[in-house]
Amino acid sequence: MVQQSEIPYVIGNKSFTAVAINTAAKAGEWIKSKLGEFNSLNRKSSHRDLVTEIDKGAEAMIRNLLHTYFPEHSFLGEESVGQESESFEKAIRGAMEAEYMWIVDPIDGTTNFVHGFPFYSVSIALAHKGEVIVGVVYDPSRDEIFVAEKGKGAYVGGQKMRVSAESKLTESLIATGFPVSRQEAYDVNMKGIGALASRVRNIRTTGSAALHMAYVAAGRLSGFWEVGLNPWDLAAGVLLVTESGGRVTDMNGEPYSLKLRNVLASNGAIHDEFQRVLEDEGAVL
Ligand code: 2AM
Ligand code: CA
Repeated sequence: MVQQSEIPYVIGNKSFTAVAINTAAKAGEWIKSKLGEFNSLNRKSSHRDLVTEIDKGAEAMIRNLLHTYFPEHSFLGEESVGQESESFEKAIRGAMEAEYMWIVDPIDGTTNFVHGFPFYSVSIALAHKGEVIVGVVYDPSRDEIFVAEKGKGAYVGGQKMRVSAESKLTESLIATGFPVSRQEAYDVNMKGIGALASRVRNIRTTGSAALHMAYVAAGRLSGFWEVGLNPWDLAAGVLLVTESGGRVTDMNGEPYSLKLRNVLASNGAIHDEFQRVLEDEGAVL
């Protein structure tokens, strides 16, 4: 017979999600209160790659809050990973192997935050052995919180989300983002825009990959693609899209994993056509 003391203490998904929601909301409110008030504006890899002390402060706040509830969990945050490719690779390997790993972007859309353009978000995901099981994206400007739990659906404002119904590119509103640093990525992006512009209803590019993913999940966008992203930009958004009935692959149609950098997300119905157009025009990496 199993002794009571031998049964491991298991915290259900529900409280993972509750903590993720609370933490994203707290950090988001703080970030919003600092709009226009930050002092140090630093550049990371290029003049386009911005970071403020608010990014760093928000990440510390999120890490501390998560750690208070789940001290044994691992943490992968944009501002804690070094710029060198080895530390990046090591962090990803760690994320794939960890029992529980929180994957956090404290501000997704820092350029927007810096310019006061109200389209940035807090992205918090929880991966269990490399599989995302909770995803939360909070948009402080609209006070909207997008929440997904593996196998349980995705919600915004208390409503279950469902991807949009367009079945052709000609009816689709598509978003993309401009990679900050790599020229190679920039060229492929311009090719993609050239290929899609005349085939879709219209293209949007608003500067937060996590919110673009949330909007695909909510049916506000039919699809989204972007090259050169990082796991913290995508992890929460991927679960939002898949739990809303959409599809996420890399630009070559390969399934999502935490290593994926070049994303293609859609309502599912347009996915193959979307991917084919990009591939036919040589706009995939
Ligand atoms: P960020 O604001 O967290 O940096 C805009 O196209 C998207 O690209 C945003 O989600 C932005 O996230 C992300 N991004 C910005 N700089 C990046 C970089 N150096 N590498 C990968 N993604 C980046
Ligand atoms: Ca960020």
